[in-house]
Amino acid sequence: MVILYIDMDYFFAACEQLKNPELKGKVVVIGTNKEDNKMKGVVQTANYEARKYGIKSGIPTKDAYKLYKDLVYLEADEPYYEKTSKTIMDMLKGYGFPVEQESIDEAALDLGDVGYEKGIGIGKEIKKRINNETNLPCTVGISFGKTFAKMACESSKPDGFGIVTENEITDFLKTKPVKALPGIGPKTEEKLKILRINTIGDLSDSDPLLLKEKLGIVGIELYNLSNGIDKSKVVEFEEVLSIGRERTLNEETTDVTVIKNMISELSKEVFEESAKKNFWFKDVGIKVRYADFTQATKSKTLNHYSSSEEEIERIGAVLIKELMNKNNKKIRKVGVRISSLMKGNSQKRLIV
Ligand code: DCP
Ligand code: CA
Repeated sequence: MVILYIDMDYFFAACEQLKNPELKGKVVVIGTNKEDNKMKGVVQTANYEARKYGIKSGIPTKDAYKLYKDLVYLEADEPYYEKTSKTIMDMLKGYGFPVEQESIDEAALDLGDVGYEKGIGIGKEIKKRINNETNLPCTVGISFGKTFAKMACESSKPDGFGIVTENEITDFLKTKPVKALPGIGPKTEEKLKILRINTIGDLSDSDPLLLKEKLGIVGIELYNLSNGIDKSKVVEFEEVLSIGRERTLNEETTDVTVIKNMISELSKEVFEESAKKNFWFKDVGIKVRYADFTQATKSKTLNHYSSSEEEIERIGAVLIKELMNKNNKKIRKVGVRISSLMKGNSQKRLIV
């Protein structure tokens, strides 16, 4: 089996540099907040010039300024990045192989049993086409499993092309730190450190039963990966339009606290499902059914994609208050739904 993994380089920042070529060579940071409120936001990505100063995804924007005071700050223009992402994903789907979109700027292609030689040819052509048709840089990884293809890609960034075959996998893995395995977050890293497991080589020499005891089933998956066994598959993504949950209350009520508690319970369930499926959302809606069987709905569209449980709950609470202020009818059923979904960033879905 040959898997291709494609990941765009410094994606949001590269899109901005395409829009405004004068940004090239400068230290560019893309953040969540508008210019006038930027010190309260976080960095979504930074170009490689900025990364030299330690600026990276997830750090507060004010810290980025401490690392490099003359940086160029831009608020994320997500509709533009989504359009670019769609162009790339459509191009990839055009090859006729199964495609799994992993995030806004990453995808895996299952080339089946074409062999490495042909796989490399297809990979190089795809890289060239992305560069020609979008003018954006990307990195391609090739291996015999999805996780290893992603790692081959990651270790060849930026603007690279990495191949790791069955014969090369042991050497490729053994000296890397455990956190190079997709799925290992800071908490797992810490647990492994206590067991004196620092490199993937250490992991492959460890006791799988001990790993299972400390990390659960994930421990076995990590043990397999560290030994060059990659069972991850390319799964084509079927379209999911929304995720919702509704529930009938124990008794009909106008009690705000009872309703709010139900909203927060449903928000948690909706969030958990979205996290499991790696979706971010832009719309949050609620529905109530009254004792007289009439119903009302209310929703809010965010100006960004979110993956926050707190955000679903907070918006749900605001919307229900608005509905309850309108009339004082008894409520018998409540629902919470998120829609306008997008595959989230895979790095954010860490196994902790
Ligand atoms: N992103 C975000 N918040 C994060 C991480 C990423 O909004 N915490 C966005 C901005 C990125 C895009 O997702 O441009 C893709 O994420 P990647 O992790 O693939 O990072 P980049 O493409 O920016 O850089 P790299 O070249 O390392 O892939
Ligand atoms: Ca990327």
